[in-house]
Amino acid sequence: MAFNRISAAEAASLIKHGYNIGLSGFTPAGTAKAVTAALAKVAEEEHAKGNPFQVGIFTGASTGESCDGILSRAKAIRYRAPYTTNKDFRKAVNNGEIAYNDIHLSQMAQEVRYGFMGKIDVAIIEACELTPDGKLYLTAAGGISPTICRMADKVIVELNAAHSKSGMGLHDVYEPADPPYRREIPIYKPSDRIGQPYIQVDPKKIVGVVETNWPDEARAFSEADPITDKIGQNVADFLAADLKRGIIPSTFLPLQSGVGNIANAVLGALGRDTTIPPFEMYTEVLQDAVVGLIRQGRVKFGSTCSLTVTNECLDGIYQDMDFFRDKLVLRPSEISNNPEVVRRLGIISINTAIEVDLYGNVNSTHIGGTKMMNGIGGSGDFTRNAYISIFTCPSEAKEGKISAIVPMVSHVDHSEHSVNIVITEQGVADLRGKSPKERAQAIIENCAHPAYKQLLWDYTKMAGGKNQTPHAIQAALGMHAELARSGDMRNTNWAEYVK
Ligand code: 0RQ
Repeated sequence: MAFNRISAAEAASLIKHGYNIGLSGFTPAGTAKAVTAALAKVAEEEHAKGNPFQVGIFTGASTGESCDGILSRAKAIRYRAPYTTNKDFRKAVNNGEIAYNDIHLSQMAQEVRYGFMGKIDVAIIEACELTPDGKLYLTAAGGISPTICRMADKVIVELNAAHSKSGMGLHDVYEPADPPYRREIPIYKPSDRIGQPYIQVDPKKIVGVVETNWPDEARAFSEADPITDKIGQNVADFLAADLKRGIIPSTFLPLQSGVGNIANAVLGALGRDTTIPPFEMYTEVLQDAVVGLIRQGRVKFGSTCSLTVTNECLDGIYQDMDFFRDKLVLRPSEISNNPEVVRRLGIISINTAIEVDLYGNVNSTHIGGTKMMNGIGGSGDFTRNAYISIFTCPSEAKEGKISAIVPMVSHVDHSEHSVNIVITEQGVADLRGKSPKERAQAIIENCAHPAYKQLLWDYTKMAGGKNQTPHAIQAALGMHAELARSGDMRNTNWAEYVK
């Protein structure tokens, strides 16, 4: 079948106010870009005429400037799920302009299938190749593309020449059946392939193909700094010690690691530590550091949902596909983050916290308990099911005005029941096998910044020692209240609470 070649503007004109659009991609990698950028113009024109124009966005994880950025500024987003990292989107969410549903990434595709989120009108999918019979070869991410291609009424394909066709074959497309017919997902090691290298789309649903040449919009990393380097080293030292004492099998276990500068530094440190044998990744995002480690033979295999790498790094992979073909697989987020597989493989998960409380509850999403930062991403999928779950963060933020260790987190994403290890640049708190009171000792002693230790010890004194999980409930958010009042948690005065 010959598909209609159309412009991005023509494709955008097929999208109406009130539509739900499904997008390929996961993190900016592999996200459709040209049609959403053109859609912002449609929205602006309609708004100028006094007409409403807003859509719902369903995707794998964060997108880039040409989607979340441009559409937020055009006030064209009514609803969105899941994870996002865009500053303009964040501003709009925290101004109450967008309904944002922050769900675990593994659940996104199935919640669409189960009908929890309404119908998808149009799927916009970035591909490097489309065959006449509707075989669609994705680019740098799996995301929720298989599900939205099947569920959407119409499919628009962005055929993006910026992604080399040498990447064909990287993907392993597999969609589980829904209950009560679901069977086990037959992945027994990170390199297992269980599906097809393409998505089979019903050709009749493909309403247009937009040809583009638009590189991915991945964020560049900041230069490594002494704090992230120290956190990375602490993670590597901790894992090396657990390996030495036989807690981690001598063959090591597959790793998951989140996005950002800390994650990149952690992987760098693990790669350098040769007491850790070459290892595998079963993860959702693979960043530049890991690609380097694959080249060096330190990482043997990478199973991921996306190549969240710089464009230079991505081009390097495409050019060296003969080398990478048997060392990488890209999966839909439903599979890369699947709790069943995570638990079976014994993943060691490493994710980032905004704040951690004395008992090991973790806030990864909200600043001050109310303002959305990015979202939970896949951190919950992995943490809850990991062999060892690790959270990392700097011990303080904003030039020391904020402590990452607080008496009670202002929002809970990961509970004390799921969090095993907390690591800051100060050290490592091993919470495994400990009661809440023992956890509090380990966290203050090993992870809190020296500027906050006494304040936190004083809190524990005020909370007393008898209860299972001691709190001075009237003061539990006192450090947050002080931040809101004076802009500096160091000014917290517990005496005000015991009057
Ligand atoms: O502020 O941007 O103004 O400088 O938060 O913090 O230290 O640069 O670290 O970029 O890794 O982001 C948790 C948000 C950390 C991220 C979070 C401020 C800090 C800075 C960013 P500025 P850093 P990162 C992967 C799996 C979700 C959970 C996860 C994230 C900014 O890693 O979104 O890992 N994680 N998911 O100053 C006020 C605090 C703060 C604070 C930090 N306590 N109070 N501000 N900041 N702590 C994602 C996927 O699944 C795809």
